Amino acid sequence: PVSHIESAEVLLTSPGRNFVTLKITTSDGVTGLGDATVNGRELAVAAYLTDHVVPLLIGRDPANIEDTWQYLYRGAYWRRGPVTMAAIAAVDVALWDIKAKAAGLPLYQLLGGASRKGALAYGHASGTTVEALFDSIRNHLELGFRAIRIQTGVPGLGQVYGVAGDQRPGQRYDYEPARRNVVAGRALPVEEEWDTSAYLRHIPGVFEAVRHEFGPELPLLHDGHHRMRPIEAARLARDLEPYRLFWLEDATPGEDQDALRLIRQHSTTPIAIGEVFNTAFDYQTLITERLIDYVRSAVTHTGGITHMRKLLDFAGLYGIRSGMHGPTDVSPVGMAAALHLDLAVHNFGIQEYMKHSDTTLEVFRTSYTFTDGLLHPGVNPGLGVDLDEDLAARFEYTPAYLPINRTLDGTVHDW
Ligand code: GCO
Ligand code: MG
Repeated sequence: PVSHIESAEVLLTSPGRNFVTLKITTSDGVTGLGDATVNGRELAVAAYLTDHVVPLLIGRDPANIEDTWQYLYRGAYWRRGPVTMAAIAAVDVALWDIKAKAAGLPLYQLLGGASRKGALAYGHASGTTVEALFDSIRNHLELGFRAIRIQTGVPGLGQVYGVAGDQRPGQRYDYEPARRNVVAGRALPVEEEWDTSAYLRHIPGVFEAVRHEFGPELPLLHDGHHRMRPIEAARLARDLEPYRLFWLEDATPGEDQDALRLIRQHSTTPIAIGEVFNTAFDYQTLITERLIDYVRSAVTHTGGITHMRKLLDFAGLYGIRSGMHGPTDVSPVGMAAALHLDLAVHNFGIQEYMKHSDTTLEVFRTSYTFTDGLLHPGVNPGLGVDLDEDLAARFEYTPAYLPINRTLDGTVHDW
């Protein structure tokens, strides 16, 4: 008799930040893990899984991953969206974990095997001032990074998203994407102020200073966090051309695919977008019209390995490469899934790497490694991640959100 899915459990844990994990167990006693974390909306995915997905999984053959994917995607009638696609992703990744464990192979072997020695990773250097940014870049170089994203404070503005606080050499010092502003016992999002004109005046000079200090070779990236209007983004992309960016990310709001055309018409700065997308359909125009250079989706938010693989193969036909999202709100399970795919696909570009806190890594025991700037998923069977459930249970879910962004006159702005 073939094995079947015996149970599926949704586990919430907050070892420093919130994570939603799906654990599937088969009748043969094999377990698989999937990440379902949607930053700031965690409980919606947990409920979607517990109430609407887990009951459908029990008794199914864990081996039929494609069929289960289609059953959950087409069968729901209400397709797409971050909550649905993260839930499907968690099931999909857990089933791939099970299949690879049953085969006794690291997952990348089932995806075609290794296409490279490791996945080039980029880290996040930042500073409230250019001097602090330089220290942060030096620190990243010492940690072994060979590609670096740079973000800075903007003169006249307070806290700017993506910029970490004070840092000590050799320490993990990435910014935390979710925070809490406790007002009368309720956790609300933190609010930050924003001024696109001030930002646009400041950033080209930052890149000039960095290139002057660190030379022409270091791959540099920058994230616009969806905050510019198309014409502003086109101007920034053009202003940054002399500094030869690896990419300019999320220049404009993600839902407006046509905005990317305007940027393209004005600049040769490579463009990345997609961390808020959740299916290949969000990229249809961007890929077929070659309006972007890198696909930013995460396995966790884009239907899992099954759908990400199709998306990346589609992008590859147009010479577009991967640049998977890898912030700390993608759990170590989601990160491991990304690394197996990074190693296997031909059109790999780069992998974002924001190391998780020590507490997170005690709860999720990973086998991936970071050596000489390259990430490798490790060779343990499956994804190579174990969850310490007893320890996980000690860290209770605590609401936290991404900040809200307002312009100086108080208007809610794009993120
Ligand atoms: C990135 C990001 C993150 C996201 C966060 C959303 O490029 O890593 O933009 O900082 O904002 O992961 O939850
Ligand atoms: Mg980003």
